[in-house]
This record gives sequence, structure tokens and C-alpha cells, in this order.
Amino acid sequence: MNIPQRYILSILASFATALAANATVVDLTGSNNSGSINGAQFIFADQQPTGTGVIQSFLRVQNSPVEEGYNTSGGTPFDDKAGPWTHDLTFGDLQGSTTTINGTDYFKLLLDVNEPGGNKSLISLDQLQFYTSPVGSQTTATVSSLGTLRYSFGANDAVLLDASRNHGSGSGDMYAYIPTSNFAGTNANDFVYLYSHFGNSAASEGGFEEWATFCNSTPVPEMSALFPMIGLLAAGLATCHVRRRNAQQLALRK
Ligand SMILES: [Ca+2]
Ligand SMILES: [Ca+2]
Repeated sequence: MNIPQRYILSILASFATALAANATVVDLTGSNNSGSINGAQFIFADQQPTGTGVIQSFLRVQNSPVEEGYNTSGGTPFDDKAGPWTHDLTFGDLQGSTTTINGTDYFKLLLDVNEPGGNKSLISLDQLQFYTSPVGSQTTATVSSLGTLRYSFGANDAVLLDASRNHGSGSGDMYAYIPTSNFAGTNANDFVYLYSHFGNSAASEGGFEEWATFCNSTPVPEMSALFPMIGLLAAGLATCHVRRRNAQQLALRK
């Protein structure tokens, strides 16, 4: 934990916000736990998720001091890390992660960042975009041509993370909740591309960063406050069943 560096970054983030009127910097370092950019919620993952839900990884990116990439089964554009954990994702896959917070439906994703310790544990997520397309396995270097843009940060938006708040690779660090309404009209068989860029204001170092879909197997507190418990359990188990089976199959191929 390096408090001076975090303090400096916080000041820089404040200046950046002031200079760019439309910029939003979500700070998930220190004791800061949540923020919102363009309708998406970004929340610190304060407990390890493997015991409370089903995660299915679909994108790993790794480079230094910056890195970028999008999930595809067609190759390794940009800084994608080859292997079974970087692959196409269908809209049907994403729908398995649907969760409701305060009456709004979101797709729930988990980001696991992996950074060195000491004063190198910070990393910035500078860009997050989602595209949908009937064409899978794309490898274009022109990200904007991937398909229909469903969600994006603004040019100066960012999320600051501190990998040392959890325990490195294998420990999720942030949940991203993307409004399902952004994906209106998408077919279940369409492909979903998640493009992310890291490192602009806090360098990417160490191991890979990994995105996964997340399926709750138990109701989250926000939901249980709003709906009858029995309905929540039924809905949660129904949406998780298929995802859990697929996750187990994927684990066997590891
Ligand atoms: Ca981590
Ligand atoms: Ca890293």
C-alpha cells in the first residue's frame, strides 16, 4: 500500500476532472468502493467471488506500460493473451450474467487485475467499450468497426484500481454492471466484443488483466430488499444452471 502515490493520483484525477468537463474518474483505491460512468456501475469486489457465484473468463490482456485488447476466438489482436481464456462471447452467454439492482437490469462482469506489489499496485482502466455483431472471431485493428457500439467510456473517463486491495491473480477486484437496456434488439446468437485499455494514468505491469462474466448463485442484498426471497432464489438458480455447466466444461479443458 503506497499512500503517497495514491494521494498524488487522486489529486491528478481531480485536476483531470476539472480540466475535462465531461470526464468521470471512478476511484476504487483506498476505501473508495463504487462509482458510475455513463450508466454503468463499477464496484470494488470486496470478497472473493468463487464461493458465491460462477465466473467464466473470456478475455486476458497483458503488456506494459499500457495494454489493450478485445475478446475473440480469431487470434490475438492488440495485447490479447492466447489460450482458452480469451474467446468469442455470445449475447446469450452475457445474458446468463443478468442481475437486478434497485429495479434496473445489468450484465455483471468481474475484472481481475494482476499487478506487482509495493508502489506498482495501481492500474487505470482508461477505456471500456462493448460492441455487438453477427460476425464472430473478428481480428480487426479498427475497434470501431467491430459492430454496433453498445457502451463506452467518454474520452477522458477512467477507473483507478489498486490490485493490492485483494490478492493478485485469481482474486477479482471490480464488478462492472452494464445496463442491459443498452443492448436492445441484440440476438442471442450475436457476438459481444469487450474492448478495454489500461495504463494511461497508472501503468499496467506484472501479470494479465482478466474479464469474466459473473453469475450470482445467491441473491445479492440489494435484490433481497426489493423482492420476495423465494422468487430471487428461483430466478438466480434458473439463470445460473446453464452457466455453471458451461463453466465446468471449460474447467475440464484447462
Ligand atoms: Ca486481482
Ligand atoms: Ca497487469
